[in-house]
Amino acid sequence: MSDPLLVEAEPYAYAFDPRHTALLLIDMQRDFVEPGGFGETLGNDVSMLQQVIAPLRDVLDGARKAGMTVIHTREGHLPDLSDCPPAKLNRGAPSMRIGDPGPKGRILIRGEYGHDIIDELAPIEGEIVIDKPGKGAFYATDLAQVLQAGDIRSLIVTGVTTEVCVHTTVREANDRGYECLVLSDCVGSYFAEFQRYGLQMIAAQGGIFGWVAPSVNYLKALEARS
Ligand code: C5J
Repeated sequence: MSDPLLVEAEPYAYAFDPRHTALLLIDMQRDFVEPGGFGETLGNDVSMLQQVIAPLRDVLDGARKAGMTVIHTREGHLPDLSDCPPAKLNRGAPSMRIGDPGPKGRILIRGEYGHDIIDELAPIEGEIVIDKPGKGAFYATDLAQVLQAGDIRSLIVTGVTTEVCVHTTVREANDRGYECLVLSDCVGSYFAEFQRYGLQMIAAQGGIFGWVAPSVNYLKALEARS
């Protein structure tokens, strides 16, 4: 067994073995990142999320080169909305609701153009795609079984949005015993203050939910091995 790789991180160095680590890309879907989708119907400025794409592309390339497990998630619902609780469907006053026709197809519906992952980060053969109806990637999915089957013990977490699906998934993963490193420039929020506090909340109290580091620190550790 080789020594683990060490990433300079908050609150202290994060140790991982790439053979037992998956890169998780959460909900990098057109519906969140591009105009005309779910994120915009809620009144958000989606350009806030687009700064994540370039650093995340480098991290994805690094994971592919290192032969790591790569898992993409997509939030969305069945066309008949049978997996969308009324409490989610009717929440708030969006300009369009989940399932309504929008410029990228029906909002947040599986199989629609807007529901799919942006071209820059599109999954390639061999990568896992998890469709999830909720905010957390473990809820009502087979992610737990996928991780167990792959002998995955650590997660490098990226994607959108920081305080919603990223946070929910990190909390779920942490409770299941996974060590999560959240890459600060590869997660994004529509709200600058939620981004800042969301990241602080993960690493606070000695790493109550996990670790946080910029992607450059993580890539440095990964490259040092090769
Ligand atoms: C939201 C997500 N924000 N992927 N979903 O509704 O964070």
